[in-house]
Amino acid sequence: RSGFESRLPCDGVGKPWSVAMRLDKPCVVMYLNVLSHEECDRLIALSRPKLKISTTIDNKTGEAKAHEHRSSQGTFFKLRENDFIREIDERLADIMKLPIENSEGLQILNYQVGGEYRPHFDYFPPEHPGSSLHIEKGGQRVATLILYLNDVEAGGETILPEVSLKIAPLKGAALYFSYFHQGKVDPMTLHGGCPVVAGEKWIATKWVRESNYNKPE
Ligand code: PD2
Ligand code: ZN
Repeated sequence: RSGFESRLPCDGVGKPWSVAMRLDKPCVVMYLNVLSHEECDRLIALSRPKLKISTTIDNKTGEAKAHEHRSSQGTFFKLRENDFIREIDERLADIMKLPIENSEGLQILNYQVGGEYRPHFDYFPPEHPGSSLHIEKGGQRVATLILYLNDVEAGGETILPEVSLKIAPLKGAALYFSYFHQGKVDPMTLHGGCPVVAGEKWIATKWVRESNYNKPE
């Protein structure tokens, strides 16, 4: 329907970033050098004063709730909130080869020692009654890009347990995966964030929808 299956993400040839790893099923790509170290530091500095305890979505009601499965603090930037964020939003749309209008604002997460994000899907599971509320605007989520904003001393890897993949956070690198193909979500993209063992972990997440998520009300 939407043709997302033909839109492979950008390989970075002629760009500052490069592909370090690619998996076809599920579609997973690891990029290096997506953000400069200065951009990572600036994102962290802008986010630190705005952090709030993170929430997850209740399966039944669709409401956002604080949850033991997600021990982190976070904040959001609106799409193109300022020139700095706009440049990043545009770069990520370029890498993901998806329309910028389909993307949600950047989400920033900070995990302290012991902080983790238990395995979950980023898409809204069609069988959950709470999902319809979220799909109403912009449709299903189709792809995710997780940007690593710092080097974690120990732990904090992102895992895809269905394919036994474990990615160590690396400052400026990014992990892409897509999970909506031919109108179906891909449960092989189950993924989580392992507990931080030493130091802290900062990420920025970009989620992209099937259609325009930024239409004026
Ligand atoms: O922090 C992570 O590694 C992580 C793991 C799973 C982040 C997300 N999901 C997310 O932001 O959706
Ligand atoms: Zn996730």
